[in-house]
Amino acid sequence: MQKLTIQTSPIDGQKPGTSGLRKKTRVFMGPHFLENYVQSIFDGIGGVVDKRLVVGGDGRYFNAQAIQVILRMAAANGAAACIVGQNGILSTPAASHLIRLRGTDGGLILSASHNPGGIDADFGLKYNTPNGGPAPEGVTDRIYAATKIIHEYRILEGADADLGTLGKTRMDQMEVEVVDPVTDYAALMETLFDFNAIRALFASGFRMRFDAMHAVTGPYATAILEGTLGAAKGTVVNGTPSPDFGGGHPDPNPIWAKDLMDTMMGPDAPDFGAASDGDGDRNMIVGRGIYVTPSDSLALLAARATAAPAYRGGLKGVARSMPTSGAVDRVAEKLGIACYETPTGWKFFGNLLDAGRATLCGEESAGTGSDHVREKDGLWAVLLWLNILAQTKTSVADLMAAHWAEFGRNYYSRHDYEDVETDKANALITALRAALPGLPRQAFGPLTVSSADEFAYDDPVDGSRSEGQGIRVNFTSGGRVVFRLSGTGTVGATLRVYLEDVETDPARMHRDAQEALAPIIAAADAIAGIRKYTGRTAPDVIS
Ligand code: G16
Repeated sequence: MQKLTIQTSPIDGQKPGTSGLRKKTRVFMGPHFLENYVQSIFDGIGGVVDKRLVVGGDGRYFNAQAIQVILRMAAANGAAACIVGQNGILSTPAASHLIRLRGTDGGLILSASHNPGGIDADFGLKYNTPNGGPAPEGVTDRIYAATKIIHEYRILEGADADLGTLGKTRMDQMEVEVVDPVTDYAALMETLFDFNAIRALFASGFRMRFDAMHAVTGPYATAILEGTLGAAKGTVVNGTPSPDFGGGHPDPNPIWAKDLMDTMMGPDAPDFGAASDGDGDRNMIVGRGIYVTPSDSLALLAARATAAPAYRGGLKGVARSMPTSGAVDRVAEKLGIACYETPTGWKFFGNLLDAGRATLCGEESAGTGSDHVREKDGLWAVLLWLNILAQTKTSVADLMAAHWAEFGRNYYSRHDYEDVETDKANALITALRAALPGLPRQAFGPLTVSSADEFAYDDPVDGSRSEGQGIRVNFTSGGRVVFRLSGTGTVGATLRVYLEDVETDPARMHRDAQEALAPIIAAADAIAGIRKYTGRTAPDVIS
């Protein structure tokens, strides 16, 4: 096999976002685009000579071809070995686990997560460090710097690796080990949870529906829920992964997982419903007749984590992204443990988990996880919920009602304005930033601003500082609104508006969230001029 050195030049737009580089699939398929980025990852991490990497993805369109390019480039760059999921498949949490289990020098994960797949949809690629977590900003900055000066990449000429057969082969000097994507992950889950209790729950007639959304979690959920835990056949629906996720949008929220919502809100609903996203790191939790917001789910899991053997000794601390509701803060306060507030992006939890400061982490964007891996983990969250339900022998609705009665309820909603012209979105944020000093004490309807600032994070472990992480406006009532631009979109800009209000009166804890948040929604528009800047009269997605 011949090693080729191909001349190239920098390609614009290769700056990693919230979680790696996400682009339209056709952009990734363009001349040298993937190769430039892969070489820049290798250059940005100091080369891959003699290194071992995990490689896998969510199986979306272009996954299979891109993996072959990555393997040929790893071999030509002198890597010692690549451990690859069979047929190129690994869920994001399974990849994180494999990196840690095998002690590799990190891994490359091919995914655009919850974004749709297909030749006219989205593709993505990210590098995870040896701790199994998404590369922190210091590393992605070096990768980005490499994309701007790249002038050549190295690639092997030759046949594709056989990724369908388990076992070891060679690609020139590099070993290619094909592993079953589910086995190691499933074994890890068994060490964390009380599988006997969950088995007994299912044996007692407990019914569940897990919507894998035609994405990567299907095989994992089928093996664990139906195979090991004895859930009825057919518990997992849409369980066969497809390159375009069955033409759907693999984002587990009430809009895109509408079928599941309808089932859970309908007559004869199962006891428990859940869904996961394209690459298996997000989750949605829904009980019979009740949707649980990701922020509430994090709080509930933190309050009751000791149901699971892995957390029986208690939590070291918890962490949430800044726009996530403060529901978990009050749980942490009661438990007497630390609660960290980080910028959006799972990569910011890595140091806290590595340093043993936090055990559980979560985000409003349907992500929850723990120190068992360094990614959020959809199926893990579902299993922890099942473990809690098995222990408490109560319903999701009753669990949430008891939780709110004890801790108060944070009404919460996110409004997304998608595909806004980038200039207009930037103008809105610039104007908002400029208005910040004058906001305190201003009244908006019944609300008065108590404080307003732009979030910056000082990492307590490595001392690094991340600025410009979202604009937050707090009201004297205890409510707040946060504005930020998404870092995962592939067209235009997405304005995210996070709305939250705290309710401690039990008589007012069971209202519709949009109704409860109406004054804050009105204030958000008045403060940021959303209609004025975007021309939009309503959000595209309300979750
Ligand atoms: C990624 C990140 C998350 C983040 C989410 C949304 O999730 O890992 O930490 O909360 O994007 O980010 P943004 O608001 O910038 O779009 P995923 O599931 O897409 O990998």
